[in-house]
Amino acid sequence: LSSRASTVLSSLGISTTDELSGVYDGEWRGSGEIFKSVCPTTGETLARVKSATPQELHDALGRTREAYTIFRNVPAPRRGEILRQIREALAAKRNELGALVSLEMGKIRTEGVGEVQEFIDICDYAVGLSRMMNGNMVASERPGHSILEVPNPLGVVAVLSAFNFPVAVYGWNLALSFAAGNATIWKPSPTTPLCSIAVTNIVARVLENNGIPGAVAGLVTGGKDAGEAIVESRGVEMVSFTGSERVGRIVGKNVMSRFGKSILELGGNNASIVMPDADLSLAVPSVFFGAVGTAGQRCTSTRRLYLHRDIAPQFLDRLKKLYAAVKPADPLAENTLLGPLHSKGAVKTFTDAVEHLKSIDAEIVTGGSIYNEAHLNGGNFVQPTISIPKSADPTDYIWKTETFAPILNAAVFDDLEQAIEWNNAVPQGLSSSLWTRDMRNLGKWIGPSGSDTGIVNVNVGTSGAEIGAAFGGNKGTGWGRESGGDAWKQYVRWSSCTINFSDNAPLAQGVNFPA
Ligand code: UN1
Repeated sequence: LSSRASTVLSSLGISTTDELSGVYDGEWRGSGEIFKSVCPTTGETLARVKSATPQELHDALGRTREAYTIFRNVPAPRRGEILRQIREALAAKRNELGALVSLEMGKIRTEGVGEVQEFIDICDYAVGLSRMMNGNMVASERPGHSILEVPNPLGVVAVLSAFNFPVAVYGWNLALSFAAGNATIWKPSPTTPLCSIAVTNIVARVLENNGIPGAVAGLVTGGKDAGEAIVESRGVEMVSFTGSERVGRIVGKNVMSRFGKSILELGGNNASIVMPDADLSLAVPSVFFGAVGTAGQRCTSTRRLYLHRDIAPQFLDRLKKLYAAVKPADPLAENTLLGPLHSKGAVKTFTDAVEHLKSIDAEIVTGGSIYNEAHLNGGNFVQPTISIPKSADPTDYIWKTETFAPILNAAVFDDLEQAIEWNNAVPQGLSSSLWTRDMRNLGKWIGPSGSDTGIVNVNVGTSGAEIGAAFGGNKGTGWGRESGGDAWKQYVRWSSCTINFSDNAPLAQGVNFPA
């Protein structure tokens, strides 16, 4: 193992010689298929992880349910106090965990640390929430009656997370689910097992110190079969899935077929629209971060750029200068802005998309190739790319498809209505940004005839949402919300309780039914 990798792993107490156990349900285990964690920067194998056998998965689900029946009776503020301790334990390892994200996923170090920060932030949020998950008192039409709306814990929540946010997405779900009194079982992406093992280690230690069964925050490393078994399990009340539209469609249907609940956070195809009155000194660097940050591997990455005709040439010139200055390098190194793609498969997706752009005679403004420099050998590095397809027709393949790579397609528009129409015409609906100083544009953009995405920004890029707001999308992006806002309300079961404290038993709607 390179010293670069072993420094990161040993800072988190991860053994670099043995095969690692990838299952935790109160005990660490795993005797199933081996999953390799491969560094996207160097191509070296970081570790070998033993996944769950079908029986181990079955047992882990059982232990999670058992743990839930204990945990649901722990008062919510006490659960909040445990979350506060989890927050402290994460903060103590913030930089180390951030470096592990960078090592295993490939995003740059500050973004890796930022992701751990998101987990810390949502813990803070959920600590507060643990004293504020209020129900309602509803006015009854009957004398001597009260109606309460009562939130209770939901049960077992499965978190199926993606490689691109191997820590934060779990964090959002764990924190809300935990505050709500549920037990979670986490199946991470099979390509980022080390992040999930490191996080689970930290969480499990806190649970142990508090006498809470470890299976309240279980972990099962596994592939497609494990995912399917979880999705089909009647013992899982809610599945929170992050991943592709294709898989999300299957997950959604299968969970629905047993009347389970789901949160689906699927593809994004996010546009930035730049008006002629926009402050370009804000817009240009923000679009740059949105498109090139995380090497284009966020669901919220900017993939479409709509420029008003009056500023288009100037905007592209300024953007090209920023692109020209980007140098691919080790994401762990200070000052790196561009790390590798996560996998060889992603590189293929990138080159296929570029081939397609060429086949439709799109202008490749910059980029378009993979990097072949000797010092990058073994890494999945590709050039951030800007293209101008001949047609801006949003129903064309290139506009309506999410390509998980740093490719930004640009088009020129003449009025805001046209740009909003393009923005809304794709199947996905996660995030979008308008750049303007004119409040008439702003009003239109956030109103009924405006953007149809779940995240609608003004003078803020498409990526980099804070945890305080609900996170999620519409249409092909899926269903449900994570993080802030009202998202917690999905993690509880609601009961409407009508209570009669009178000496009569009147019926609703004045119905007469003499006995
Ligand atoms: C994702 O890409 O799945 O808004 C999550 C952002 C981050 C989360 C992205 N806070 O870009």
